[in-house]
Amino acid sequence: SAGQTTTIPEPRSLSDDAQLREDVLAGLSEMPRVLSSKYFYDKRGSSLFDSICSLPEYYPTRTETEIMERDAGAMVSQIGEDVCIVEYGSGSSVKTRLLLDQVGPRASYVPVDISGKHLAQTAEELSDRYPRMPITPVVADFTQPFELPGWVAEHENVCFYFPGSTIGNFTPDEAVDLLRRMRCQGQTASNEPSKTGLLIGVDLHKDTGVLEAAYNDREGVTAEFNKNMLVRINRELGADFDLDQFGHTAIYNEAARRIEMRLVSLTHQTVHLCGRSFEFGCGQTIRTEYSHKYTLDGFTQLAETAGWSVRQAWTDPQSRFSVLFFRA
Ligand code: AVJ
Repeated sequence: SAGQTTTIPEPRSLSDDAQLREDVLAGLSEMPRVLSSKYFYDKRGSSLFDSICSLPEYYPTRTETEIMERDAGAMVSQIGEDVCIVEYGSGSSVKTRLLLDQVGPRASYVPVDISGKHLAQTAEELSDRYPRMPITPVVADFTQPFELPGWVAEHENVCFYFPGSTIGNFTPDEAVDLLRRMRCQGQTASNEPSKTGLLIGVDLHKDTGVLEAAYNDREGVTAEFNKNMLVRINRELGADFDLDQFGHTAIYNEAARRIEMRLVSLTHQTVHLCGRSFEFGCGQTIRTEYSHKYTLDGFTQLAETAGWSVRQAWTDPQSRFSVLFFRA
């Protein structure tokens, strides 16, 4: 098999465990309590997320895939054929295949993901499917600075691919910051500003009923995905969260235009971890995720604040989801 890839490990100041412990202790000490959505994606969480993507209520993945199936060719005309595609939060790289099917023979692919095992497995599968394409996975938390391979500059273009509306997990201020750092990373890696592109998937503001159904599926997969955060903390930090005593909520905050996902304590209880105790009143919550929704104009403005200029936007017939292309 052609499945030969070398994963570039993430250089870090703190070990993964120490970082998780620090973030979890800090988040549980805040009021209201909060845990970062980036910690959903352990092995089980990544596979639960893959299951969410095929739920009937969860329209974003299906809709974005339809857009990619229809328009990936037009997207590549904008991006350029001789390109290094750098994907932030690549997961299973399902939508990416639709893009990689269209790029030229000189293209290469750099998937970046926080979940090392998932990334290595996906990279193997991709190098079987695209045996001549250089594929260099990078294990990194893209919210922190990380290095791109030096040969990126040899391509005519570098294009960041940021699908799935992952950008929605950030508040608008954080999103501007992330997109600005991404633009700088592209300019540094390519040695030339005009070579840098951004292809990004953004979920659109819509009817509350449709949105809330997407995050409260009937099968309870999203609830399990949410609660898996506690399973992970129990396992990796030796905590004693009682999984039967926490429930799942997801509501659309229309004013802030975001889904707010929380774990809610179903009783008065005390949870222990790392030698500390955390008391939960009945109904007290831990926020685990924001998923911001945008209008096309609103998102274009946000990206322009981060120094990007819009070139083209694609949407589905019902305007549920959008894929936008920007240049630095
Ligand atoms: C991967 C962040 C885009 O916000 O819709 C799915 C994650 N959370 N169901 C989203 C998620 C609950 C998803 N993103």
